[in-house]
Amino acid sequence: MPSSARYEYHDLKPAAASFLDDVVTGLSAPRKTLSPKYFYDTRGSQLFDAICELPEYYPTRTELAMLEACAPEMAERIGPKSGIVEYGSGSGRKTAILIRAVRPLAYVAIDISGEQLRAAVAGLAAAFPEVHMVAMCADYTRKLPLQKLDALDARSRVVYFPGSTIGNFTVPEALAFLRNAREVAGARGSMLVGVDLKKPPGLLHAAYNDAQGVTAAFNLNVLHRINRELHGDFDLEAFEHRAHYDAEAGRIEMHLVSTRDQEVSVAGHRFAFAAGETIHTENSYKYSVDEFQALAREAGFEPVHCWVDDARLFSIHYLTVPA
Ligand code: AVI
Repeated sequence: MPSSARYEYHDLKPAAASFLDDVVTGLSAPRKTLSPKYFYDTRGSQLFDAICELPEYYPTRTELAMLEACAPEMAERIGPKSGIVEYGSGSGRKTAILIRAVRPLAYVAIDISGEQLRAAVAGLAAAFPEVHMVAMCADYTRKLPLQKLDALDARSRVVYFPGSTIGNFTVPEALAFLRNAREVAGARGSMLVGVDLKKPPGLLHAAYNDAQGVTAAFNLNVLHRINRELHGDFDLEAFEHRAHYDAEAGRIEMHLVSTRDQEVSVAGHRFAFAAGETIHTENSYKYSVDEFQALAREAGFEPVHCWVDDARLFSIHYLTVPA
């Protein structure tokens, strides 16, 4: 376990073979799919950061403003001597606001993208030298070695999951994820989770079909990544970005549409595409406050408080583990 003077680093990253296995399984299905977790290579993470700055993409700036306003109240609810466990490391901006208010004993960031994780935790370690900082390179949708968290010596743990990334899971996946988060939070623990709200479809459509085409580049980047890392031969000119809101399912669906009949090879596996056939690359579920609280209850949490911005675009839920 390599570690530096300012933060611990644990490498629990799954083997690269699982990327190839997932791509082959996803592209062999009758309705082709790729997991959104593969968007986030270095270029994909940069494109996502650019999405967060887009005028049409309201979630990031809304959540940031809510945090600025509500972090002291969040800190009061969390209490002293806590340990924050964050799923995903992002740019660190939201985390810095939370750490400044909560003043935890320890902070653990868990992310699959090692490079971004190290950059974010190094920045936070420099800003908050008094906080015990840990970076864990791991897939947080899998079980984590809890004994590493027990060593933190915090009075209580709060699992922090901002950004509405929970919306990228199907509802059963979100439920399983919340159950796992409840275990990670442990006795006296809690969770702070950002959740995008249901809203008029026009606003959602604009947010996922931005005028500058950054979301399209983000979506197409997963094919670049397959070409580069798995010896694929996707012709990026022959696929198009598509995102639409399915009101019945309550989710944005992102797809890559094949613009012609074609065959693609990945590490020796061949896949046929008909013109108009799609690869489903992402769901982004939107929840009402009541819907999300019901899900949290089903996962064994007690929904204690929910902050919502004035325009009712975004919500941040505070959930506790019942005694
Ligand atoms: C990371 N996640 C919450 C984003 C979302 O809005 O579902 C990913 C994204 N996809 C397209 N734009 C942003």
